[in-house]
Order: sequence, then structure tokens, then C-alpha cells
Amino acid sequence: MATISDRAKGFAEVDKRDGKLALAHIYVAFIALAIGGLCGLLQTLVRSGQFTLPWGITYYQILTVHGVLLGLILTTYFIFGFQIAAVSRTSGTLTDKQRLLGWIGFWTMTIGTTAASTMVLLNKASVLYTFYAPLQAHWIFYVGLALVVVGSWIGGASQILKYMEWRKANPGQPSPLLTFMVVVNLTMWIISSLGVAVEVVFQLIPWSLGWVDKVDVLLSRTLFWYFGHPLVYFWLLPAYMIWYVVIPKIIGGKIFSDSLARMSFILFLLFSIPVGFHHQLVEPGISSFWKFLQVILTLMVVIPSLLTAFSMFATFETRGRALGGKGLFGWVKKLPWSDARFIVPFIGMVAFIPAGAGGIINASHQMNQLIHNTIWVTGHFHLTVATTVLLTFFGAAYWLIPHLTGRVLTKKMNRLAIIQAIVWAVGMSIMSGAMHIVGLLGAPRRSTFSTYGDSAQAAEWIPYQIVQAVGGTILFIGIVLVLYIVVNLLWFAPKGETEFPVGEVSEHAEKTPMALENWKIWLTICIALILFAYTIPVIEIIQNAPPGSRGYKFW
Ligand code: HAS
Repeated sequence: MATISDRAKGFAEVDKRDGKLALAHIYVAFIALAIGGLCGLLQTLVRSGQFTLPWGITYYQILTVHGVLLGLILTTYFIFGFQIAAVSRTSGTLTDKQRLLGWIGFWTMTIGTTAASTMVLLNKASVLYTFYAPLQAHWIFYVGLALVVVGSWIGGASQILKYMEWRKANPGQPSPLLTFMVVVNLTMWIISSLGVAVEVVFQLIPWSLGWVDKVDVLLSRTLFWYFGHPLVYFWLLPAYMIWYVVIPKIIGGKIFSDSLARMSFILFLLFSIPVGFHHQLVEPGISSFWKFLQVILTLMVVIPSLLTAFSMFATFETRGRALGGKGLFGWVKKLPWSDARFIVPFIGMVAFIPAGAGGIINASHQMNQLIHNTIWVTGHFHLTVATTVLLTFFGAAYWLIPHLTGRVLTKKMNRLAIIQAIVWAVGMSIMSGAMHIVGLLGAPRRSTFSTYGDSAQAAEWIPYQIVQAVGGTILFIGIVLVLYIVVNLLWFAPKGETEFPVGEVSEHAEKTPMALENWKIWLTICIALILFAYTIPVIEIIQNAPPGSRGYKFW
């Protein structure tokens, strides 16, 4: 039987030992999807008011499991699995030392994940994925999270070392695009996660151990969001890597422009960090000038997404026309609609159009007053991370896993993968659509009937909550389907060779300027922007902290 992989001939493979490391991350990612997804289903049922959790399990317990496992664990592990494979595929096999670092990182993260998840499952850390103070968790939860971050630095170092080795061996040449993108993503991750590391190590751990009585809540939220917004781009950029580099190859086309792709990644590095205040626009204690400044910087970080949209349209249109597509939209018909590796991420791209528009509404200072803390925000991030990013990851898993396991995606699984994406799109449109609408009517996020009572206003929200539960149930079917395909690709699919698709740059593209790889310039601007956006407001937050909340006697 002909398989998708039959088209692939003569491609470079990821070394088996690197593949094992990548696969270890991917296993954890999909285990997190299974447990976190089940909690998602339970949550929508609880919110509909038609279901009560058994055995004393609380809503906030499952909400924390859902957020931590899907928002933090599934994403980080899939991203690391993909990035390890991408670096090995495009810059060569990792050295033994680099691979060892990768494994140390993996085990450090996994010990941390197990510790944190156990505390959440025991209801000792029902503090949601943002773990805002003054909600307090068991200290083991915070130590677990710190280990996840430290493990990611160690694992990330192994990928960065490979990049440095490549550059040393190839002076004056631009590095492989995919590896370059991985390094930008890791640089952004390391710089931003320093914020959450400081919060956890210096504020939350001492406080949860009882070494200090109080914690400066505003400072802790500021440190969290210094990390929290780049965190969402840490999720998005691997999806963009797949769009820029892998999709052109899958559709038989070329990368529109290497320089444009690199430029957009650099813009993410510069503008994704100094923008955390757009999550704190309604918080007192930060002056409106600094909020306004960070709103402007947030609108700057929209630009690389617009560049990406332009580049993707150009790639699709060029390919469609090369295949004979005529007229304004005739090229659309020429794209490979029956190939899951293309259509699944494509649905994610389409979702990003309304999702991105929603993000711009959120960022627009005054409009934020309307939607903040409503379930509109939940609708926004289910379109962005849970649709755009996740469908792109699923689409990538359909070639990445068989590439690493030496198997193939059969026609039957390919068809099921397309059905899965359609199920996901339908479920998410219903659930996220209802969340957006009822959010505008004022329905709060992170709450249930027991917390907001049975007022007349709450009664108005009930039909929407039921619609959300319907969407959530359809989404859960989508999770079961993707897990079925993944299990098949890991252990049961026929043996064979599957391509790790890496596109070539169009011959019409301009030569890539080496300035795009000049880290001294970009890191200097990045740090200057962070200092500019944060120094004075953080000093003000510390100076104006309520008595005793600095905790330490020496502060
Ligand atoms: Fe967001 C809240 C602003 C993007 C995730 N966001 C959140 C939260 C999460 C999240 C998790 O300013 C909740 C945090 C919490 O728990 O409190 N967000 C933005 C802005 C963008 C944005 C300006 N967010 C994302 C992405 C996420 C994500 C990406 C995850 C991956 N967000 C906010 C703000 C809040 C917020 C406020 C706080 C709200 C509050 O008050 O609490 C931008 O990056 C969006 C730019 C995107 C575009 C779209 C470009 C379109 C493309 C697709 C092209 C399509 C093609 C297909 C080519 C401008 C690239 C072809 C199509 C055919 C039809 C043929």
C-alpha cells in the first residue's frame, strides 16, 4: 500500500540516539495531554452546572492539573522533543556530551514535573497554572517547578552548544535556519524564565516553608508576567518554525525568504519580553505611563506575526500558481488538502486570524478593562495555544514520531488525522466561541456556580456554559483520536522510512545578511528594552510595598 512516506526519498535522518532523547520528551508530552485533557472535559462539565465532581475532588484541583499539564508540561516537552530533533537534523548529530546534557535536563525536568504534579493531584497545590500569591501551594510544588525550569536550561544548553559548534566549523555562513530559530526561542526562554525563577526561589519557596510571613503580591505577579508573556511565544515559535521551514517542503514549494523568517524571530526576541504589564493593566501599583509603554511594545510584537502571515500566504500562492492555479484564488485549490501534515497545521493558521485579532483587543488598554478576568481570555488562549499551536504540533507529530520510530503514517491514519483536526476545529469553535461571547456579557473566568452564585446575571450565562460543555466534549473526542494515532505511530504502524521535511529557500530570495546572526547587537537591544520597560516600575513596586510584605528582614 502506498504511504505518505513513499514520496520521501533521499533525506537526512535524525541520529537514533538523538531520536531516543527527542522521543523521551514526546512520551511525557502525550501523557500530559491524556491526563490534562480529561481534566479539561471535567471542568467544562462542572461549569455547565450539570455535574458535580466525585470523591471530594475540587474544581480548582482539576483546573490546576489541566493548566499545569497542558499549558506548561505538554508544551515544554513537545517543544524540547521537536527542537532536539530539529537541531540534530539540520546541524548534525549531538556530541556525547551534548546528548548527556540533554538527558540530564530531561530527568531534572521530569523529577520536577512528577513532584509538582503529585502535589496538585493530592490537592496540596490547587493554585492554577499561574500560581499567583496569595494562593499558596506546598513547597514541593514550587521546588518541582524550579526543577522544571532548571532542567530546561540544562537541556536548552545542549541545543545551543550544537549551534555554537556548527558556527565555529562554518565561519561567515548563516547557520541552518531551523537551528537558528531554535536558538532564538531558547534565548528568549532563558532570559524570561529568570523572572519566574527569582519569584519561585526568593519569594514563593521561603514563604511556603514559613521562613517569611508575607509575600509582595504585586512583585510576584510582575515577575511572573515578565516570564508569562514570552512563555506564550515560547509555545508559538516552534509552530512558526514548522510553518516557515517544514510546511513549504510538504507542499512541494520553497521558503519564501530566509531573511524575513530570521528577522521575524529576532523581533520576537526583542519585543516579547518587555510587555508583561499587558496582563496587569487593571492592577494598582503600576503607573499608567509604564502600562502604556508596554502596550505600545505589545503592539510591536504583533508585527512579526503579520510578517509570518504575509510569508505563509506568499509561500502558498507561489506554489499554487506554479502548479497551474489561475485567477485570484485558483492557487488555493492546488494545495495538498488530503495530506494531514499540511491541513492539520493549516487549520491552526486559520484559527490564528481571529485569535490574533482577539489578542490585539486584549492588548488595547481600554478594551482590556472589558475583557480582563472574564472567560473571554480563556476563549483567547484556547484559540491561540490550544488550537493554532497544538494543531501545528499534532500535524508535526504525524511525521516526527514515525521518523523517529522508523515507521510510516498509513493512509488510514492520515485520514483519521484529518478527521481529528476537523473534530478539534468544530469543538473549539463551539467552546471558544461561547467563551468569547459570554465573556463579553461579563462571565468571570476561573469560577463556577458555587463561587458566583445564582444571580439573574449568572442565569443569563448558563446556556453559554452548556454550549461550552458541548464543545469541550467534542474536543475530548479529538484528544482520544490524537492519542490513538500517536500510539499507532509509536508502536503499531508499519515499519518504514518517513521524511523529516526541511524546506529550501527560494532562489528568488535575497542573500541572508550576517547581521541577523550578530548576537551582540540583538542581545544588547533586548536587554536595553527590558531594563527600560521594567527598572523604574520594579523599583517603585519595591519601594511602595505594603509593610512587612518584603518578608526578609534584610530588605
Ligand atoms: Fe495572548 C492573555 C495579547 C498572542 C496566549 N494570551 C493570554 C493568555 C494566554 C495567551 C495563555 O494584551 C492568558 C494568560 C492568563 O492566564 O491570564 N496575545 C496578545 C497579543 C497577541 C497574543 C497582542 N496569546 C497569544 C499567543 C498565545 C497567547 C500566540 C499562545 C500561544 N493575551 C494578550 C493580552 C492578554 C493575553 C493582552 C491578557 C488579557 C487579560 O487581561 O488577562 C499577538 O501575538 C497576536 C498576534 C497575531 C496575529 C495573527 C497573525 C495571523 C497569522 C495566521 C495567518 C494565516 C494563514 C493561513 C497564513 C496578528 C500568522 C491562510 C489562511 C487562509 C484563509 C487561506
